[in-house]
Amino acid sequence: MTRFKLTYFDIDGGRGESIRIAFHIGGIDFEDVRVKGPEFREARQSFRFHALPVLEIDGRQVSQSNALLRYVGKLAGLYPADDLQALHCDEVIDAVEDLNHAVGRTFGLQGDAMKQAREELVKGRLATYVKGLDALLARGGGEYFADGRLTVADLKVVIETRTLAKGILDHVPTDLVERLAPALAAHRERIANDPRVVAYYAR
Ligand SMILES: N[C@@H](CCC(=O)N[C@@H](CS)C(=O)NCC(=O)O)C(=O)O
Repeated sequence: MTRFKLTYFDIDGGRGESIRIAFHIGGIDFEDVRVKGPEFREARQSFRFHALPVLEIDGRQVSQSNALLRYVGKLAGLYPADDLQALHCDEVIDAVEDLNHAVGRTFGLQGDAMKQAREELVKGRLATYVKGLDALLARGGGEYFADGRLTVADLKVVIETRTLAKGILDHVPTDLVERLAPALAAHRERIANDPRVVAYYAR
């Protein structure tokens, strides 16, 4: 049997969480290694590109969160077999990565610089991507992003829309998604309440 070891930060979110959920939904055994900041800094050089998540497959390390999510999604039955639906799924998860990079650039800023950067983000890329994702949800039929069922695209988006609502990003209004894209906010609730996702958090 293939041995999987996923290493990511010990947080309920970020680039690793949707991969953990996909493993769980697929009933695939994996070693769930959760590191804290100091451990990461110590071991950083050992991670490909010095970043997380990384997945070891029978001891061989692979990186890049979306590539990992797609791979685990295929194993777990959460990735479309149809090429066009797979393309739709990929478009969504790559759009979320664009957003992750845009938000990531504001980390580490302080005081007024942070306030200004976040306010620009809210009016600019965040608004564009929230509305864009809303349109992609409508394209998928309104409930799911692709294949008319739960796929890794839904998991990736819900981690993002939940993070935006948590109040952990200073100067980002927690009701941003509700205001700009009510259907995307409803999607967040639907996916969070999906019994397979609920079972992951209840484990
Ligand atoms: N393109 C990479 C980006 C990985 C990345 O930047 N990961 C962040 C955490 S979500 C990280 O390890 N940051 C720590 C650092 O760069 O020091 C991916 O999608 O996996």
